[in-house]
Amino acid sequence: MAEQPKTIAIVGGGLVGCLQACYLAKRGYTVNVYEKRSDMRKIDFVSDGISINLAMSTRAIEALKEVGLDQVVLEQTIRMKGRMIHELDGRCWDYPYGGKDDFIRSVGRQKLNEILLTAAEKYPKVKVHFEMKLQSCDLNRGHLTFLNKENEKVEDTSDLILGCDGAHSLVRREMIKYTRMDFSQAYIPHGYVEISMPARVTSVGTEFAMQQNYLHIWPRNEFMLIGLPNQDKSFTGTLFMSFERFDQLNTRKDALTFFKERFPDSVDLFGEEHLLSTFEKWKVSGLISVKCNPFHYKDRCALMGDAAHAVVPFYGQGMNCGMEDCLVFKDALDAHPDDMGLALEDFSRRRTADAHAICDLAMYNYIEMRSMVNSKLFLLRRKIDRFLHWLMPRTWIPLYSTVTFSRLPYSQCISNKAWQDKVVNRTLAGLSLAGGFLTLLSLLQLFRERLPLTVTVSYK
Ligand code: FAD
Ligand code: EGO
Repeated sequence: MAEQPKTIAIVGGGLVGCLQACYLAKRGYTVNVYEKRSDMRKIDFVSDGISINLAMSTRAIEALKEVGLDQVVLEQTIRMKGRMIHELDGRCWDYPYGGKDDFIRSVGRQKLNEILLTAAEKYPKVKVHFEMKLQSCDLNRGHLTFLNKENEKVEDTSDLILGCDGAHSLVRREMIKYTRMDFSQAYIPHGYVEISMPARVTSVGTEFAMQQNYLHIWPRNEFMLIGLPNQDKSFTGTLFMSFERFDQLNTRKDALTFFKERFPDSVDLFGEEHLLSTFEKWKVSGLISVKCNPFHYKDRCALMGDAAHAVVPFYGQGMNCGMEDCLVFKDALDAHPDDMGLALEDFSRRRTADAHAICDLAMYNYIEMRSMVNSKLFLLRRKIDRFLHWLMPRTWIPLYSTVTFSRLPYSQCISNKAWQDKVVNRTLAGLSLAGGFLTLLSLLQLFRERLPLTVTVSYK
């Protein structure tokens, strides 16, 4: 029997690293979390004041529940009961998510990370080390080298290293050298900027500038704007657009014309001056998709969260998937309580297919949203799906619902959708066959009526 690790080093004190620290401390491990940034709870204000938010759904909430953090986090969220589609002419269509209890929740990234850091530090066995930037690691020896804020080298040794260091993971880069790991990454042509939409000030106080309990979407094919509500009654807008197109916006005039043409109703909501001052300082960020397999190296190292599977944000599942990793790793540890090597292998085996599945689903949504001819078609498809769900509530669950409101493994969400497509296609084929048959019959009928009138022609 392999010797059990006593100390675990988690690289990255982000959403997944902190949650994983709670899980492992609960199991009795001594955990050191190393985070390159400084302690965000000690800084009074964020640089530009934009509160970045995320859509949280069932998978993340279930993962938080395991360590008793669901309630504290849920108190900090705003429920979104559906999407609000903004047409070019300013008309809006609200469209609820499935059942009455189906909500996604908007949560501030900073607030969430603070809650998780504080929760992790409550375990006596967890220590979070800030301003420790990983430089390199020797996975066989469990040796880690960091730079602290004085740029001094700091070293540490651990029985197990978990790379929770995000999409550009350094642990992953090291791991590739040690094991036969398949790895691929792709940048998509689109980038994004965030634009805050301030609360509206009225004589009685402040209020949300748009209906608060929705995920607002302005689908414009190659441009996409979304808005998620914050607790301070502002919204955070995210504009997705190709870098090429971003490069064409050079002056304030370009920017204003662009918004007035493509998102006319948003200009007053953002406030013209506020929008333009955001434009003057915005820096476009890229979007990367990462796949790898396996997620572990012997009994020494594993990747989790974005480090293992960065996805494009068009399904709102990156954090949800990363937090669900904690639940899956827990199952693997439960199945192999005495052998970390087997537990890590089991984790890889359980998780890679599902991580690749959500990667593909998110990429598919990116492509689908861009090629959307108009939002009416989108609404029609959702309506048909909802109708079928109403007919067969247990059998027919739309893809967005299985992904967002259930813990059905992502790969099974895809096979469920493939089955639904088969049913639809066969129905359509059947209808067109039957339709074809009916057309033929009615044509025959027409010809029979016509026959008595036909004059006889004789060829000579
Ligand atoms: P991160 O949150 O990236 O944390 C990694 C941590 O590691 C960071 O704190 C970093 O400072 C630290 N680190 C990195 N390198 C080192 C090093 N060398 N040494 C020490 N520390 C290091 N997901 C959703 O579920 N819903 C959404 O609505 C959603 N919207 C998104 C919108 C956008 C525009 C983007 C880009 C992503 C979105 N996501 C969303 C995805 C989500 O942000 C990520 O999946 C999630 O943050 C992953 O958590 P993580 O802990 O794995 O990585
Ligand atoms: C038009 C609009 C065509 C993230 C929507 C197709 C994703 C896809 C980025 C939404 C919701 C959480 C999101 C729906 C579709 C977050 C999400 C969806 C975006 C963009 C997002 C939905 C942050 C496909 N969930 N979603 O059905 O409401 O459907 F629009 Cl750009």
